[in-house]
Amino acid sequence: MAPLPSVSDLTVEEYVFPATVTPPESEKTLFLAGAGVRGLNIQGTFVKFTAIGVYVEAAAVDALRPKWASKSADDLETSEEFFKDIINGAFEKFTRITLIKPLRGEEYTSKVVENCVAIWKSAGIYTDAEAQAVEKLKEVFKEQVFPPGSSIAMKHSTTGSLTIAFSKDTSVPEKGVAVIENKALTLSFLESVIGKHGVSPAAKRSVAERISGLLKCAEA
Ligand code: HCC
Repeated sequence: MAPLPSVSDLTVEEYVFPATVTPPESEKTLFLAGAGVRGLNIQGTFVKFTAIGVYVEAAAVDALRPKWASKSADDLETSEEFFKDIINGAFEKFTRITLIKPLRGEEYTSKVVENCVAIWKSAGIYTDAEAQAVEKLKEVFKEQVFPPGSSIAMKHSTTGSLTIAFSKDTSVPEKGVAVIENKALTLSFLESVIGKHGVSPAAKRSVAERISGLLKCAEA
């Protein structure tokens, strides 16, 4: 197995994203690819709603090296293909979303579903399986309330299942509360965060900087 690269923690607002994490229902240790805020412009003011950290398996570094090692952080940040290679790469990924502003589960999933459905419609893939996955996602979040400082954990497995867990703080639970077996949802959730129209340009910038640094390090 590829050794874990030595990377630092990141703090977004007051929330720490540790350098490494074990996702729910996983035996693997993933490293922090990058983290940043997700905000919305509300009447001319940028309101920060969530802090999002994206983690990947160490194998991601070797997988990305051939194509991307010669590129700068700026090149990576603006490359749709680079983020596609992360989203579709054959390594485990994990996303932690920590709430800055309070949100209800329904508010959160309505944004996520809107983005995922937009991704599917533009790719021409929206079947009954995806519609069912969306219903399950809504159901899992329905009764949840997320105060500031609480977190949503999403494991994106290599087989295409999405494991969901919740915590009252920034910790990552060992156990998931639900697993949704739908590859399109598993991929598009991550795409909605760091893909072409990703909700967190700050997380994209952070991933581009950190990964470009790692790709330039001496090969392990
Ligand atoms: C997504 C879409 C949104 C978020 C995400 C992934 C997110 C949502 C924040 O992590 C939000 C902000 C204001 C609202 C509702 C949700 O972080 O009213 O695909």
